[in-house]
Amino acid sequence: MNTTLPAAILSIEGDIAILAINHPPVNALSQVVRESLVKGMTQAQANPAVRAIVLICEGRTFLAGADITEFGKPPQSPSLFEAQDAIELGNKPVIAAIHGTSLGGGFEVALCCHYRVAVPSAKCGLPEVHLGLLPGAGGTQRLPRIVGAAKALDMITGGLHVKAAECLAMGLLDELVPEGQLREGALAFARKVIDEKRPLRKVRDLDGKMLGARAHPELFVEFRKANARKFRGFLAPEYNIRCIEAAVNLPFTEGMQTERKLFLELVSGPQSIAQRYAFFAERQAAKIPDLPTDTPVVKVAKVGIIGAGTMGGGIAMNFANVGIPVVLIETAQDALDRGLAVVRRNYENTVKRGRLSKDAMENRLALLTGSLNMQSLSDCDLVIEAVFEDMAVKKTIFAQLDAIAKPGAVLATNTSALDVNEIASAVKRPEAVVGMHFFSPANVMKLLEVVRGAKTSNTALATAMDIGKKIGKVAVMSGVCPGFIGNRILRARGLQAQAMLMEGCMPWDIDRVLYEFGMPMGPFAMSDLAGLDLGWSAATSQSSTIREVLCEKGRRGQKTGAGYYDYDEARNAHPSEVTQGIITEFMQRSGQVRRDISDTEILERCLFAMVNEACKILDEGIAIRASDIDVVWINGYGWPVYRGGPMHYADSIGRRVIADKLKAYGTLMGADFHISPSLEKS
Ligand code: 3H9
Repeated sequence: MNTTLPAAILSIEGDIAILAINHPPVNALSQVVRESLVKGMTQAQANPAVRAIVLICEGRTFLAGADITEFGKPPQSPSLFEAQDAIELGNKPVIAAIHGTSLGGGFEVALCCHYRVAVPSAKCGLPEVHLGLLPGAGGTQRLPRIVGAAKALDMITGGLHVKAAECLAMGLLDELVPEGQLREGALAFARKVIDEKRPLRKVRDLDGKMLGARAHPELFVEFRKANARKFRGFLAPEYNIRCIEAAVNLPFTEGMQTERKLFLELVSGPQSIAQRYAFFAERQAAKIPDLPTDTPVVKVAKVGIIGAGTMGGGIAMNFANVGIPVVLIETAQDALDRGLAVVRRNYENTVKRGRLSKDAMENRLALLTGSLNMQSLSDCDLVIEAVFEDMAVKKTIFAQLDAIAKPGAVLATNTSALDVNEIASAVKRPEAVVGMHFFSPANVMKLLEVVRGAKTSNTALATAMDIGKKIGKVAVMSGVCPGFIGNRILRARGLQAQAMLMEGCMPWDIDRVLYEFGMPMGPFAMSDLAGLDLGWSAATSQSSTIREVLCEKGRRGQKTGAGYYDYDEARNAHPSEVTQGIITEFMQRSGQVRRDISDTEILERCLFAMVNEACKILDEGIAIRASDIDVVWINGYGWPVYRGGPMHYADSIGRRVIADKLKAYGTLMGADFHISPSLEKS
């Protein structure tokens, strides 16, 4: 007989009870699921006919974690701990049957089961660190008891999703069952547990794996040191480490108290609030309100890329990585050879780091072909133009492409700033044209700005968003304006940074403040990395800006060993007397008097100018929601996710406060600076 519970069905097969949770979309541990766990386990244990219990989930995944939307709200009974106790402290063996992803609280529930089986495609992990949290339902205490402290540190601070085979090898799983036969496999395993009278194994009681780390506490010191750069600015990794230290050094119940205390601190702190916001913002970005969800998308079976430079090659890798063949077009054989060689080198580096097998590399490379003939694009479903930023060149290419591309193909431009509508005007099918702005290095950076032109069809837009997700990007829609969302805001910051150079700041002062805020680097270090001569030409240079003078002196950035900074052989940046001299000369020439500029002013003028531009972008409908802007800056420009993006940051300070500050800076902000109408009104 089946018993229906709020989010589960309890059924009995012979002497085995099966508790099947069903709480779409991802079986998060909401109140109804916790209630179902408690009731289901209690009933199964009270039933004298039952000798073992299988915990399984319907739908696409096992329990994917605590319900993140419940954090910050009053707790609802029963707690996750009560649900876990109902499993672990019961009098019958419970077997977790895992498919999809068993994550966070979901995996912590599995760790309370006495045994765990999974299908080979399943993954397990404790990814709370990505939400600025730590596994707060015993994960930091139980996981190390199975895998040891060293592996637990990697898994928990990295928030890794670990494949089933690896979990089996580490002892996190007891058995893999054939794909598609989880229920049968779990029942067969339960039968074995009953027949062999296996004990009620509780992870909390294990201690053997703790001995190594107990004898070598330096493990933690070394781990912190080795990861200092990666963890910079984040609170959660350190808290996770402290919990694992507690698991090693304290009895289970005391370790649990440490975990609880630190979890509560994190969950109510600004970093986790920002990171949880970013989690939902990313998922929200995929939804475009006026794009019907049933919009047909083009099935992308082959991709063409025009331009095999750094960008084109990087873009191509994304498609090859997911098994989609790509043809790369160049105008000269040597450029094509160079482009393909760079792609090969990139893959070889990944192989060297152990993150890709040689076979997989060869398979991916086999999907990439080169051609000097645009005609090779005739059977592509999606063509991405990735040549240099010159409108005339792009329009010529699109006109050629129009004559070659098959009907229905999506024609994308990777422009980072140019007018997509003007590019579309070069073809007879402007509805097929869309912007797909990748970020460099295109095979690594997560962001994809999808630019919707005035005539872009729903299908072209939906295809670009859809294929973006398939290649593992976070796709965000932008309207057409110079620089779109990301680069337009970057420019607003750059203008302030440049202005402050003329008031007495040095590039390294500004870069330091932004780095300390949490950005990976400041605007001047970034310019040096990109190359100061991007868009600069010796023929037209007139020594009219600091950048022009630097380029004229051969200081074109990292690649020439000097730019705003001097670089040593290891490419470490050092403040430069030459740059300082150039800036001082500029100031003298324009009669500017040096003044002391505080770190606060540097930060506020840079960041508040960004917020102001972001508000204009919203006012103009270029971005459809504030959180999309945050997703762009987190994934494309390294805005520290623990600060939630420029708009989340603005709200944490107060938009009114920012508007008032910007007014107070007055003319310093520049003659062309205007406060956004919506910021003004806030
Ligand atoms: C935790 O467990 C804390 C505990 O240690 C301690 C507690 C005391 N809650 O990503 P998708 C929604 S912290 C609420 O597009 P996919 C998501 O917003 C948690 N909602 O699917 C989306 O909604 P919508 C630790 C959630 O197939 C929909 O489900 N766990 C949750 O690409 C589909 O999501 C994690 O960090 C949630 N936990 O990927 C895992 N998860 O349709 C977080 C998802 O309205 N989740 N939603 O936009 C994931 O990583 C992915 O969702 C997953 C599926 C891999 C599961």
